[in-house]
Amino acid sequence: MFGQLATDEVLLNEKTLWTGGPGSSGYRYGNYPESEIESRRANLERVRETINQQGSMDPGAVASLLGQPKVGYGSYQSFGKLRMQFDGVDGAVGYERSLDLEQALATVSYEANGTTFTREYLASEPDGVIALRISADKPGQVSVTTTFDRNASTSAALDKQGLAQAAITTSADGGIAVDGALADNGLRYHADTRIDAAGGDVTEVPDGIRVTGADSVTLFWSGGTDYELSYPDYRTGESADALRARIQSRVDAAAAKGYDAVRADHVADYRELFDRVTLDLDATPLTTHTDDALAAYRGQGGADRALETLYYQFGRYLLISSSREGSLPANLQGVWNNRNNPPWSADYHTNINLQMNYWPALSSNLAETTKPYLAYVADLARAGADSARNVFGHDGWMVMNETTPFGFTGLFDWSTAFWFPEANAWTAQAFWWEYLYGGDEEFLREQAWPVLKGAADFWVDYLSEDPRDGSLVANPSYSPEHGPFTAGAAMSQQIATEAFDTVLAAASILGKDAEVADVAAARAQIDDGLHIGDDGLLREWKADGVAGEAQHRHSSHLYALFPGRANSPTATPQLAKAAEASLNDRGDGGTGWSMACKVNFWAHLLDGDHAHRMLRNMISNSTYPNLWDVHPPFQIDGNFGATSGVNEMLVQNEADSVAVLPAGASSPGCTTTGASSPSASP
Ligand code: FUC
Repeated sequence: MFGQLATDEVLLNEKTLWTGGPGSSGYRYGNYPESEIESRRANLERVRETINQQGSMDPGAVASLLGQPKVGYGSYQSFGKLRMQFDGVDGAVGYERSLDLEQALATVSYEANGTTFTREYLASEPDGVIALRISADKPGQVSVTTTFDRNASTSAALDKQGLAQAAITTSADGGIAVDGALADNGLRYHADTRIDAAGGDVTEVPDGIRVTGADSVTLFWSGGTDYELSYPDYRTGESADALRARIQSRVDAAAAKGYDAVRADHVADYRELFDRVTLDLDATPLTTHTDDALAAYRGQGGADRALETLYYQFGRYLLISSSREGSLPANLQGVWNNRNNPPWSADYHTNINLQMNYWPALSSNLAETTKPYLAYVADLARAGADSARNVFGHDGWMVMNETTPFGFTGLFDWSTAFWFPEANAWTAQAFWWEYLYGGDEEFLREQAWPVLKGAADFWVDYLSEDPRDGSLVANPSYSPEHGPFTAGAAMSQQIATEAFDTVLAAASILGKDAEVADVAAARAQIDDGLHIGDDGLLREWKADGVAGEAQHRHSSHLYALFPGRANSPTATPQLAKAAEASLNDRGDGGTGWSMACKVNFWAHLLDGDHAHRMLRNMISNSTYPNLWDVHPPFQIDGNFGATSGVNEMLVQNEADSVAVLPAGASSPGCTTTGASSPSASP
């Protein structure tokens, strides 16, 4: 919500509203056409041999042999917006707009013509509605015209996107219904708005409802699609009528329940999650607005614990508000997209971004928020099993650099960002963490095992013997968006090693050792991707001398430091020193998520000062006035990564132990000094 005085807008987001996928022209989940499989396999062998002989290959050359046009990938779409035109705002004074993080309530208030007006906005998980209450402290003062705006692009080329062709119908009792199907893939959508006025008059206007002279106005909105997270069709199969009835019943139920009860249930539901973590850095709470607080923070060189606390809790608010069971995981913009052609399609990038969204989930005691992520990865594993057979003839499952809600687990051809088979094991790792935190063996057996085992199986097949030393390496291997294709880049090896270790640990808990003999054999032969170069830095590529880009935003070779645990100052001090040198070499800059990543790295190097310096850097240089992270433009991963970084400064888990205040600090305002070992007791 924008909270504008005369014309306010509420942007509507529903994460399943995507173009592309089944129903769109030529969609094949990114798989090769059957007729090409043989020649593509030959191309893969050519790439492998070239890399073995020459040491590396240019990404463009690999993409031309293995890539293909991105067909039917699609993009996240805007669900339109509600526009509200308010009467009687002339001469308004005392305007305030706020977001209460403790209750997840947004408010606008002002005084005009001797009347105080208040608008309150919420998005309720229990009732599945957005609700809004517009009230005044004197009777008969609220007059507002609410219309549904398709938020269609003004460009003729894009006029078939989003809800551009939606049918909008109004009803005399205050309803606005929106119906249609996306032009691209036939995905059905429906939205309902119900406007209840206390007193006053209600009339229909084009695409909306006008209320005049009411004591208060309550609005409920809900929207949905016939999308279902289930490979291969991704549809509920319901009729347009059934979809309409499903959405209408939510809005009717909320309206019958009434705003006060919807609000009470929303606040209780939210607080049950949010209240689990209190961060008290002994700071006086902020009394200024966020833009002023940011300006002051920059001016003081970042010494405001209150703003840092707020920023931390804002990340938890964003996660609770964009990732609840029964829907898709938070995409690149969470649920705050405003376009039909958002940056990177507001998709699921799996070379760090999607994973980073969930870094703070368990460590912030928000296990409920991981449910959409786990469900999503489980579905990727189903789609990706067909892709692994198609693309490689491998067992297990695959997904590459980026994907969609429609199981796009194959290939496209953006040379510097198309190849990342490690995404399977990295996303699967979320299942292991879930088990480590929850300790639920049935979950491990029934849900985690197939996904973890499938990822490990893929890597058993994908690795091949390195002629340089006889170890098992990934070939081709690509360090995300950086350098050439080589064999055995650090990130590939670290992730594959972790995938093996995880599945072996899970097998031993579940009594399935016999099923993982091949994994154990591969683990014994794998190159673990942890090598120190002649320059004292951790190697990003196996061979010394590969030319990288100074200060590249991805620091992929540090995976084992975080989110992995194989490289740590206590267990592997030399490697940790090399990681530290590498990090210093990369510098303290980067895009938002890149800096957020470094907060976590420094925390895991047990250097609280440097972790805090990175956080300061982010808040000072990569934060919009509303505290969203700047990529640019807005990308939510940085917010989540920074919240995770604060958690990691305060509490870390490693192997079987938990360290409290592990990241020693001597900066003003902190009272701890020195690094405690991860096994130290609290
Ligand atoms: C990765 C990053 C980019 C961007 C994109 C969405 O590919 O390298 O910086 O964040 O994801």
